[in-house]
Amino acid sequence: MRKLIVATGNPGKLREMQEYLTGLNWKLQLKPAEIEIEETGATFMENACLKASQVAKAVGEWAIADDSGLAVDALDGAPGIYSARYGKTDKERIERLLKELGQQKNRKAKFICAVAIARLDGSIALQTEGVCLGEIVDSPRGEGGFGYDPIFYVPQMQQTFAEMSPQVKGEVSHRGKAFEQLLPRLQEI
Ligand code: ITT
Repeated sequence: MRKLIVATGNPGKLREMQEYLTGLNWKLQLKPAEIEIEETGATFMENACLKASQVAKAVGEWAIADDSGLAVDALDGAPGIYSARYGKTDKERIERLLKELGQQKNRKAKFICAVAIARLDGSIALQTEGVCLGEIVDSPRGEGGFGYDPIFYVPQMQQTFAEMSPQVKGEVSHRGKAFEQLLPRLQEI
């Protein structure tokens, strides 16, 4: 079985990535904590490729990385690729977003997830992207998930990501969609 290094330091993401990658012909291994990658890309995909590529080269194994975030229409797409840097904790990030949005009527937003897989020499073997359309609610709802999940509402399901079971979130979410495209291609490698 070939080894695939999961290049993330975010436990919420890691849980979902592990769930989507189970049952494949790859043995997953977590990225060593001391490898930290600076996200200098201008897009989600550039950052996903950067993380996968640098971790693959550092460890000398295939690596998978996810770069994701929330783009809010009324905030001109912010926090976007800066979603992780929008505050120090999930709570602070949510509070800042709700404050910046204020009483704004247009609550439309989308979650984007770019996934990249790099070979051991750092070259990119696969890349996919998934998007989930939704709205920002006035106050947090639900206990599940991680990050911005309690304020991201999906009209199609009439639930926030944090109110959904992991299975339902996997069916409709940006990450779920990106992995749906990725998995058949990963099995062909
Ligand atoms: P790694 O780069 O180590 O993977 P990170 O947390 O820095 O971890 P990103 O740079 O991709 O990851 O930032 C993504 C941000 O968007 C971060 O604050 C996440 O909590 C949030 N986010 C991503 N996917 C999410 C999801 O499904 N639900 C809620 N928040 C999410």
